[in-house]
Amino acid sequence: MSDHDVLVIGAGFSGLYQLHSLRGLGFDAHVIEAGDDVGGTWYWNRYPGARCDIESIEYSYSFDADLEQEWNWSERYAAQPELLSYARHVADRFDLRKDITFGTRVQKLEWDEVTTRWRVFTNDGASRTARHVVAATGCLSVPSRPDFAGLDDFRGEIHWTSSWPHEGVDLSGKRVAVVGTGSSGLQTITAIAPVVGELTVFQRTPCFAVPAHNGPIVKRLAAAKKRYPEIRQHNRTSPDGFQCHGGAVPLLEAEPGAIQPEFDKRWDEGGLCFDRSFPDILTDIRANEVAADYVRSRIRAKVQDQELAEKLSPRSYPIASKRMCVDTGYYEVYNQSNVSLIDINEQPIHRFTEHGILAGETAHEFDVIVLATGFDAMTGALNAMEIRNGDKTLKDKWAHGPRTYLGLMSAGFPNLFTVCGPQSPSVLSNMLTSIEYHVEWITAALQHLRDQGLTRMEAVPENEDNWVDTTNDLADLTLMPRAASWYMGANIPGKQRVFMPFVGGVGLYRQIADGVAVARYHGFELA
Ligand code: FAD
Ligand code: N01
Repeated sequence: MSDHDVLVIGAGFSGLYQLHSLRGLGFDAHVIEAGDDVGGTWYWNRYPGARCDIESIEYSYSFDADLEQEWNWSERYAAQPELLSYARHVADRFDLRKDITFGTRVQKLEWDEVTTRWRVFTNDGASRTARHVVAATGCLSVPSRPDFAGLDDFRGEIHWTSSWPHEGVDLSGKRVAVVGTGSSGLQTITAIAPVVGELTVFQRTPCFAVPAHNGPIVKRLAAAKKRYPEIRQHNRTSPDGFQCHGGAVPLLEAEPGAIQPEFDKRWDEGGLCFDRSFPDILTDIRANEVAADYVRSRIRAKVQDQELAEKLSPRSYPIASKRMCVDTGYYEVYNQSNVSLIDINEQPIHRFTEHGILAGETAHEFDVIVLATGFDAMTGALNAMEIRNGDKTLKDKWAHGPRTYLGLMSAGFPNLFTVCGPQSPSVLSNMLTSIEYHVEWITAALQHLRDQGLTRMEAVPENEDNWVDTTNDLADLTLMPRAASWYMGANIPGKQRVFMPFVGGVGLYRQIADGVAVARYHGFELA
């Protein structure tokens, strides 16, 4: 049976960097990955139009200056094939594949207190041991697959955006349905509308989308390459982990004439920085409504049919309390005569049928149905494994919501680290910034243990309790918990509703976690 210093689960951006960092320090580290290649998110989500919503210049690793200089992004927001190529390039450049087992899923982790090691069981019937385990299993890696009645009756093709066929799908001229209007649905809809015969979108909740203004970035990239250290330094200490300068004056105190120009400026720049126009957008519903109204006015300007524009305009949750979408012509798609929208609040999906979907009174016929229904976010991949210490499992412990100290460890489960775990900034930020920070923090902790001749690290329950309270209290100071979002676990039937990420921002979080490390890992028990 193999034994490792560290076993890493997942070969997405987190797992790749974790492996590279540990190997660089002489640790015997090994990665187990369910997919057949590296890339994680960008390996699985190959649907048409998939691309990042953080600019590629920043949605990329910063740990190697040569890598930064040699890699050339072709677009402001790279598409999935380019992001996957980048992950593959990193794996090859740093010779990572030799320490990765592909096509294998970790099913169970069992802690052995006597040997202070995890025993790791995989779906091929094998097992290994490791002193430490790093779960780099992804925040958005377990698809949510709603149990639509009659799903198996449909005789046409069904595809989930989260596991799109690698060989692609020919949609040209076909009658296609898309269910779901989050980021995945929106990108798919925008990309396929020009090629399909007819497109019918089933919408439960409309999204707020800001323009990407995507395009080639030759000059921008050249300029960025000259100042990468400065860009990265800003990102590491910023709230969101990317180049976004938040407005200082609250909207409710701003000169009335200054509000629209500020929104216009950010709209014209494009991207997710829109919600940082004024600092009270995420804390005061009155300010939030002004921002939401602005986006709704933009939707009305883009969509010719004003009744349709209203259906596409979110009104049931504060803007930015769900991750906003970054679009490349989404709303304009609805001006095409072959595209229609079904609001399933008015015409509920009763069932899938042999030929399509029965919604309201109407039986719609399709050749292909695309399901873009999201993920069991943040806790899904961790709870999918049986993580056991004696008679306790992590899943049981988290039955009423995840409990972690700093999103890095959970009390009762020693030597198990999570990259971008719940109660860390992760999904609220440029994830590459958060991933790199967590990997570096974990690597430094493991180095410290080794240097001190220590073999065991565990979060102290009281410190964990305080951290959970802090993250909940901070979230409650904002409007974020008001949306039925995946941040809240609200998209999964039966999942406890609790706001999972840390809203205090990347920079503040870093100060806290750095302080904890400097104070000899205060709040962790080292033995
Ligand atoms: P993942 O990329 O999810 O990788 C985790 C890996 O672990 C997967 O390959 C999975 O197969 C493997 N795994 C999980 N469980 C097991 C197991 N039990 N056994 C073996 N292997 C396992 N974030 C941004 O900041 N900006 C963006 O623009 C952005 N765009 C996104 C677009 C899409 C379509 C999605 C779904 C997410 C996006 N995200 C974005 C979030 C994205 O998930 C992160 O940016 C980042 O790619 C996560 O990397 P990761 O390595 O932590 O996790
Ligand atoms: O998932 P989602 P996603 N019946 O949960 C609907 C990242 N990402 O894959 O809102 C009918 O946002 C659901 O409706 P509602 C990004 O962080 C980034 O799109 O729950 N409809 C919603 O409309 C993002 O936030 C990019 O009412 C059902 C949709 O399906 C995260 O991943 C691209 C339903 C799911 O939207 C998740 O995005 C893609 C049901 N039973 C993903 N169940 C970038 O642009 C769900 N829905 C970078």
